[in-house]
Amino acid sequence: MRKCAMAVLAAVLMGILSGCAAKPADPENRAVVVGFSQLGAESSWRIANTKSVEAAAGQYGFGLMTENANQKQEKQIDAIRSFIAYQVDVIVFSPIVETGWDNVLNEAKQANIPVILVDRMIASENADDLYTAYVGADFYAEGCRAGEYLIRKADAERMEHVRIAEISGTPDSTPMRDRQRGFLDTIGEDGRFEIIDSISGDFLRSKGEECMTFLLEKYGRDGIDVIYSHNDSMTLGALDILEKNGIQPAKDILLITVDGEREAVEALKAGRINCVVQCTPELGDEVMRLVQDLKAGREIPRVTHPKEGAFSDLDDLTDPAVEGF
Ligand code: GYE
Repeated sequence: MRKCAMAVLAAVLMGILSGCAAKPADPENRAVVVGFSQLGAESSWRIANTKSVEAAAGQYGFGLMTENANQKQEKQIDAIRSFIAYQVDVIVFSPIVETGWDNVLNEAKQANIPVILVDRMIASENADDLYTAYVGADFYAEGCRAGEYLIRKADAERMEHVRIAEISGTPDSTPMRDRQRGFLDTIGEDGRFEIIDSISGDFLRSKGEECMTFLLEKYGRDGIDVIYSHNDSMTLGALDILEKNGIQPAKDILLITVDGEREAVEALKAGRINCVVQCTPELGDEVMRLVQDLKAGREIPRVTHPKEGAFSDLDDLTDPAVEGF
């Protein structure tokens, strides 16, 4: 607990310092402590997201206790329990999977600590009672954008039979479920498309490499037309394997990816990826604004989705808006 107290003190001091740099934070915020349970550090997206939450807490002058769960649900549960024991003012948490949170979130509720979900959602019969607000992407819309791109591309190239392999994210996570559902719902009625396989790469670059190797062994280079990958890390891993095998990404096999990190957007501009569906990791500011409103007793919106779009080889890629994070 002493370690935690030191961390909070350091965070509060950093908050005051960085708060001074931008706008002066409300002095009352110094007394507010936010417990942030991050799920891991599996991708550039996640690392940028952690930074965004930490920077925003600093800007607002809140004390922040961050716990990184290294991809383990049990560690997130432990972190939330430690925040409850510490009696933080607000718990901010990014659930690695959707299910299995009822007990710990009920404990937070009993302790009267509001919970703001960031990035990912929970699924439970009582979900509505277990959190105060959600800030994160509309993953279903992202999946739809991926599907809409593919339809446009198939029209433009007059493709007739399109064999798609999906490399999906962490099973039972919101982005995995909804990016899949949105994509399938969009291409579903169109007889040109066939999903030949769907395997999980857990949002990791190394597993993206493994998945691509497996798919090439199983279907051969001429047996796959499109890879739909649920994040850039896995796509960049798959891209390396394609190039190592002398296969031209974005030409021999089309690549559709989600996130929009700089490396992927550069690859799109270089003609090595076909479509990047945006998903912003910059959620910290909105989350801390909600924390501030909550502490001030104001009503806060239950769901906030950032504005997002998609970039592709069918667009003008010289537009300065085409930029990664
Ligand atoms: O797309 C991926 C990360 O939940 C939106 O998690 C997030 C996803 C993101 O590991 O890169």
